[in-house]
Amino acid sequence: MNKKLIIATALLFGANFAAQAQLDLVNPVPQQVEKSAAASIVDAPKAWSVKCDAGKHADVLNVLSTASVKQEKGAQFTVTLGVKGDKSVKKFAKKVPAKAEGYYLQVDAKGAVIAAADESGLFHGVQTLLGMMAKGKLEYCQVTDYPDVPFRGVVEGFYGTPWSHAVRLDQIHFYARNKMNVYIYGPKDDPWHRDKWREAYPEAEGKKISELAEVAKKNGVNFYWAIHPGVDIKWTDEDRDKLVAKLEMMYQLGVRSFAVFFDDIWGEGTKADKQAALLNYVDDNFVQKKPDVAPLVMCPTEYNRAWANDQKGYLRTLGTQMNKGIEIMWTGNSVVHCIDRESMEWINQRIDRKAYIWWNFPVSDFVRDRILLGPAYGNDLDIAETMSGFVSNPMEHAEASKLSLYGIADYTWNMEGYDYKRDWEKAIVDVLPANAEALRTFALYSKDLGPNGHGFRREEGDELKDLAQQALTGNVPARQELGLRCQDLKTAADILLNDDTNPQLQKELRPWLLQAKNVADYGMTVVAMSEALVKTTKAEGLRSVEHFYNQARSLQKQMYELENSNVRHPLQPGIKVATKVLLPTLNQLFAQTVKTYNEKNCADLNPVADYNPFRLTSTVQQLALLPVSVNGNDVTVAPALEVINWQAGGEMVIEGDRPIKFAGMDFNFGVKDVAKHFSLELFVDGAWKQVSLLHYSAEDPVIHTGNELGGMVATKLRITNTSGAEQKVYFRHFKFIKQ
Ligand code: 14T
Repeated sequence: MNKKLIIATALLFGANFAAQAQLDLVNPVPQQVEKSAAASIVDAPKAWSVKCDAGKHADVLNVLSTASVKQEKGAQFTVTLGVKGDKSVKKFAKKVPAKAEGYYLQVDAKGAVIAAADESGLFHGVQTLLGMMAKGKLEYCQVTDYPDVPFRGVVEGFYGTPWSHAVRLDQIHFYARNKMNVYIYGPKDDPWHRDKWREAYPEAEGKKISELAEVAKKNGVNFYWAIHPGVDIKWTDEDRDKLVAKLEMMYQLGVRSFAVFFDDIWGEGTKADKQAALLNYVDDNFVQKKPDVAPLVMCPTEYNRAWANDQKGYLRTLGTQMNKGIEIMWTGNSVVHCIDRESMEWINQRIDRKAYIWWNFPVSDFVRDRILLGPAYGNDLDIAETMSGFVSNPMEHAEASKLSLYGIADYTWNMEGYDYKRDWEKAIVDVLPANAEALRTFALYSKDLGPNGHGFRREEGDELKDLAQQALTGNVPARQELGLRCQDLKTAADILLNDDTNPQLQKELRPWLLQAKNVADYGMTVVAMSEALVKTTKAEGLRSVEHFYNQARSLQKQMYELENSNVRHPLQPGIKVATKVLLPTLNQLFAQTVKTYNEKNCADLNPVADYNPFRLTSTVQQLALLPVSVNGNDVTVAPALEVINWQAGGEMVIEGDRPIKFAGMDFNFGVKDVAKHFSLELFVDGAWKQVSLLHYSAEDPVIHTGNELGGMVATKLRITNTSGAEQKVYFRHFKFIKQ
């Protein structure tokens, strides 16, 4: 690849941006573009004739036929396509890049030629042609293009509600348009992927898998079906045969690409030598025996550096014992982490092959109170040759995930030319052309993840920081501008709540749009309050500081109530927006204004902005950040996704802002007979008082409290692991009822 040429091309692009060159609509950005100097943007033809070797490339032709151009024999404008070796494109053989999935595309007044290295390249060439025509124009040009990373795409690998069938079909088309070639199907909560991995899909479910595989194939995307047997696999011939039998069933349904995941398990299933032997067996006796099955992909148990143990040598065992053709997935230095050169070298040395990156972004299953609409950034731009693949684990909100997937498609195709800011802007227009400005404004406040167990944060609100600073030092125009930004946010949210051009997106965003409106109202109120305070003539009636204070209080409470309503999920509280810069700034301005008011007027208004009657703290790391919600008299802690490693002596405390009169309580740690390992205490009159815990039956994991709880009054409760050993439990459900 000629780096200088690419840079020159990029500059040319930048210069042409104002003219909205048609090629700028194309994602990913092609490797090499030459444009004719003369005016080269013209109206797309009304009709064209398509030429290729007879009987070939049916699927590609089918994709081409989705263009808004009529296909007409004898039309002047011709589209000629073929792969190396085809007669149709013989003349262009020298122009075709000698790279897998590469293609050469030439557009001039007479027509377009797409000459590709292989069938995938032909799909991509067609996508470039269709992409540049998205606004009914054509641009005369010569494009030489190929991907940097061999496997690029998405792994549906999150916990939570799996994507719907319709959404998956739509995603596959999106991947195809953006030249991603992989969709790995591995939703944690599909029973036939994980818990019931040995069993066949029911007929209706199987049919959907067939359709996904078929549609993917027709669009040049590899549909990988992943199995997750590690939860309860025994290293017996019987289980080995059951696994191959399941893969065979999936093959019969039309699947031609397979993955085996061993993440998030413990015990027997984690043994490296056994995993390697199983994978080799599958490779030798299944994958290699079929003429049309793609290389196996596996996700190891130690899938990130923080969990890797060189002494035990898990990764080395996989690296040396597992067939070299099997891909090994890797999330980086920790579960959720950006990828750099040093960490690629670290892993590649151990696994004796190029790692296949599983990037845990924009997945939000560990911060479900967030919607992540920011750009995809932070991965090194010079590491394409160090990896075999790069797939993103997205949010359960499929449509919203496109904002980052768009960039990831570009990053993995043309890494050095990747510009995440440019791509983010393009993605917004691509996802919601009718209301791009509104989506952009809303997305500005929906980027960061907030504090989380993985310590992964994103930029949010950098563009606001100066303004916030000035507003807080009493600069009046800055404060007014802050109010206007809030107004913009409200305008954006209202527009998006009424957008009917992308119903799926609207459905996904709705809880956060409603919360954005609360934040915006709160912001406008706080700004009005701070203005009322400095007015020379005392503001009267509803425009007084006191009234704005009451309104701000009301809005703080409304935000809290929305978070604890069933607008997002009845059992999982939390709907957060604008938490990185905007909301903290507003809270500071609120506190500042209230304090000044109190001083001036000898008043005693409460300057603390945070409205939350219950607080959870825990020495168990995975519990420490779980949100607590209140619904009527029910107080619930949000469930956790994963296995909780509850250390000996580890405790979880819930404290109320006033005494709580208990009416009942139960919780579910997902394991039978564990009540005996934990103690429950209530803090009554300055001392901890023990409350008994029991299961109603040996089969039922739910833990109930003894009758003595009813009517007790305490300010806080504490649950401790008193067993003297680590307990591995789930945190499925936790509730107490107050009177
Ligand atoms: F397979 C892995 F590469 C992986 O990332 N596995 C899961 C994934 O399904 C999930 O979506 C992602 C983000 O939450 O992280 C992994 O899940 C975890 C990670 C943890 F640190 C589950 C429990 C954990 F403690």
